[in-house]
Amino acid sequence: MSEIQNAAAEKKQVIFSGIQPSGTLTLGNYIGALRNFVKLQNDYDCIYCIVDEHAITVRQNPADLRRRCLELAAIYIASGLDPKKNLIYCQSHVSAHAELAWILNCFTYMGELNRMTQFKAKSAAHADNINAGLFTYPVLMAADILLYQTNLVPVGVDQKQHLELCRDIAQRFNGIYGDVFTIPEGYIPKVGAKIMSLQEPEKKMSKSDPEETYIALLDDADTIRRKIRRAVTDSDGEIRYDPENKPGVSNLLSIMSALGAGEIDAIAAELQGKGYGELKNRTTECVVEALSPLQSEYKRLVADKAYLQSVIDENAKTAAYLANKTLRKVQKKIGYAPRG
Ligand code: ATP
Ligand code: LTN
Repeated sequence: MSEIQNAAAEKKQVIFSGIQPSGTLTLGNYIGALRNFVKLQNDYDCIYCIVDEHAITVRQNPADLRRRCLELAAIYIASGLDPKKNLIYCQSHVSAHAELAWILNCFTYMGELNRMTQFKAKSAAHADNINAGLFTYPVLMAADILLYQTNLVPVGVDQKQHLELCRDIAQRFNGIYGDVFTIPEGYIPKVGAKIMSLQEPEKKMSKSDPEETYIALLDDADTIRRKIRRAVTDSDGEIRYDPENKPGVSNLLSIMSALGAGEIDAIAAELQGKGYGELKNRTTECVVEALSPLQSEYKRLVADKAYLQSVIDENAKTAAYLANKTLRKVQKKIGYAPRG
């Protein structure tokens, strides 16, 4: 094989995902997304973005947003992502994201965006600020993904609808202009794709909800114990996986299983007859054990702002190079005047 054929044979598939620096990361973000980023990093070329442009669809305090971007870089690295192997950078530092989003806005129908359940939920939660960015949020997400010719997108199940829209936009564009974009697939975990609120286990655990409803990745052991002890369960006392009728108990079983305690049914069988107190103790142990290495590494990293800044600066340059290749191709296809 020639060198070029060799390089092509070795070329890995591309992964892209993003997390918003919009609050304290939760156990839901960890189990649904971050943990899988780490698992996939050796087998793919991975791009993990800090999506600050998505975060401003909800009003943010500038000082908090600025701080949270570097903190999220520290979380990415502390959870095990190697910044030399994975591109970790801020979305706003690569202008191609916003530029492609504009173009894709012109290939997306109002009717499609009107169907997005996250838009409906967020506009209900922020009735005083239903802005156009919130409405076109999925188009920016499509631009993020399509810029890098992404094959696989690891996300929680709440992002499935956005991902399907991304595929529809890409197919529509390719149908008109030829094969410009790779059509991405979702990577949604079998267990833990939707971790539920501790207080209202019928609802997704979300970093924008009140403190006691979620476990933050940086909560200490006592806080985790207290929050899990107060988690809503039910009154029949039986430990069984049944999300429909026993959402609270099922959520704790899912958390344990996702964190490596075994198959859900095996955990439930082992805890049979032991009561919710024991279920909660065991869940606490699993969560504390999973998060403590991340927490100590985070503390070390977050103190070194210069290092974090250098990571996002360097990686943004590489990301911009890759993103601009796709952007230039798109601009040419749609007929923008050539650059001199
Ligand atoms: P918000 O609740 O403020 O909208 P969010 O946590 O849902 O924020 P992101 O920070 O952008 O939104 O989510 C990052 C990733 O975490 C996404 O892939 C999302 O699907 C996943 N995720 C978020 N919440 C959960 C959850 N409760 N269970 C599993 N995955 C989740
Ligand atoms: N919309 C996602 C965050 C996000 C994303 C992306 C995820 C923005 N761009 C690209 C995967 C790929 C969310 O709200 N969780």
